[in-house]
Amino acid sequence: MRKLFIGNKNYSSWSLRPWVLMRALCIPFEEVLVPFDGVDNYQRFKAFAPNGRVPCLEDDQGVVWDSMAITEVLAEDHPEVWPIDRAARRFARAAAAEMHSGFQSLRSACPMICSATFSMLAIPDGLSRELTRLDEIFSEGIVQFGGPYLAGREFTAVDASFVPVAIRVIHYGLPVSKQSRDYCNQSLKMPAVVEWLDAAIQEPWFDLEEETAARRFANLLEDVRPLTR
Ligand SMILES: N[C@@H](CCC(=O)N[C@@H](CS)C(=O)NCC(=O)O)C(=O)O
Repeated sequence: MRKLFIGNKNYSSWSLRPWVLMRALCIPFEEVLVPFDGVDNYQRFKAFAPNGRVPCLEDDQGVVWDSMAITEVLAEDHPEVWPIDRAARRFARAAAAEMHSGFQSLRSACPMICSATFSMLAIPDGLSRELTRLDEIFSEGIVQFGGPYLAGREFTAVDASFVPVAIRVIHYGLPVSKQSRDYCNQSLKMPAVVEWLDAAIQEPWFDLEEETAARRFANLLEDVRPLTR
């Protein structure tokens, strides 16, 4: 049985991607959650991941680190990880890679906090540009391949890679097109995503660094974690 090492569900956006992908595609795995503990987790994570980060996949052939590499390794046994149609697959790969290597402003201005909603005080220039680019990607995928997912009728790795973005768009009320907002709301209603979010809000951990970063450009509206009530 594959093992997927992940961080806290409330904060770990990189862990979410392969977890939701496997859950949504019914690829069996055992979850191993190793919570963040302070600012430097390198040594503890190094015990299972060569790069000292999560997520990390372990199977009978060894370990694979980095969410994108995990996706590709899963695709070897499960071709449905990527769209069957060649043009859709090209688009899905490019969009997922752009997400993986870009959107730095979105990541730093709006850290993923599953349990909390915010109201933006300002939209930094870099973020504004990235939201415009997000609208372009979502529109191109949905229009070209007919929806409801980004590369056609099936949920694939490109959708999984944008789930943490969808959470940020909705939880921070970010200004995007109606089409993008509808797509993000649809992502948040997927059973695999609901399962992740439900578990996230039950977690007892409070990550001061992420929580402080979230309040740089936004006011907290609500945090539904039992620990903050
Ligand atoms: N590019 C990597 C990023 C992995 C990453 O940065 N993971 C974060 C958690 S979401 C981490 O492990 N950080 C280590 C730490 O916080 O100490 C991937 O796609 O897997």
